[in-house]
Amino acid sequence: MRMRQTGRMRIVVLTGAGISAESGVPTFRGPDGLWEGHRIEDVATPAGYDADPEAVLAFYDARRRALASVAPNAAHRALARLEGAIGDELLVVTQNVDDLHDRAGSRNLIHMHGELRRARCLACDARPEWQGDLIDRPRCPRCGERMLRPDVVWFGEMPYGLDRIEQAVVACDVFVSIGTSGEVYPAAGYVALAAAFGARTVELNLEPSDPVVPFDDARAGRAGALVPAWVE
Ligand code: BV8
Repeated sequence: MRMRQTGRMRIVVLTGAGISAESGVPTFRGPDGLWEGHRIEDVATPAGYDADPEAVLAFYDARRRALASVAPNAAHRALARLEGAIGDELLVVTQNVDDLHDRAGSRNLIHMHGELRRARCLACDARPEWQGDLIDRPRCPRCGERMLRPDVVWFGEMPYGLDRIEQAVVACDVFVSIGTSGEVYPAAGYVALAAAFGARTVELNLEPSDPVVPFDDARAGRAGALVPAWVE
């Protein structure tokens, strides 16, 4: 494994819905992965929103409200502890739109698919933090227009932070994938990018995913047990 002269290790951790499963947040492609009989790919899209904005706003309002009844689990807390120990040598990239990494204390954190706790104004592009519902068409705090949508990246939309993520993946010594089925791109391609640039790759997942390139170290189990053990 490549180590910098300082001997310190740069780590990129990619997380998906599986890291929040033990907190009670449903995953996407498990048995609870359907939304009113629709696949997430069919409704979490601009077309889905244009076709039925009220239904999509209600879907995200319900998921935002549900955040009040869930809490970070041992996996989120272990990653926050790791950041406390190694600082900016660790970057957490999450596909999740929940706020559990944030509430556990992670700060070197990129929500590449956006956040339930943020809205986006279609009139002025502001991205205000948002706690309440959007179904009632509240006014944008910056421009006053009633054109707020969830600040969540839908299929076909550009994820956030891609340049910063790719720079970190290319430069890291260890790439760890936690709780993701590896079906959504560009996130699913990061393991191949990390491996191509010499990083050691690790998967901590309930069951092995089917990555484009095999992980150097694939451990099967619950994130709540595997992640604290790996961090220690
Ligand atoms: C883009 C927000 C470019 C919404 C989400 C290349 C090839 C093929 C397709 C594409 C490609 N490039 C782009 C695409 C299209 C598309 C895509 O990837 N489609 C897939 C379906 C094939 N990608 C995009 O559209 C992306 N945009 O690439 O833009 C571009 C370029 C130019 C101009 C414009 C655009 C945007 C994708 C983002 C979509 N938004 N989320 C919302 O959340 O409501 S994706 C959604 O899936 C969530 O973010 C979720 O996190 C993500 C991935 O799912 P997972 O997190 O992996 O969850 P899943 O349920 O699948 O798996 C859970 C895993 O956990 C399982 O493995 C399970 O075993 C494990 N597990 C369960 N319990 C536990 C556990 N593990 C440990 N412990 C446990 N207890």
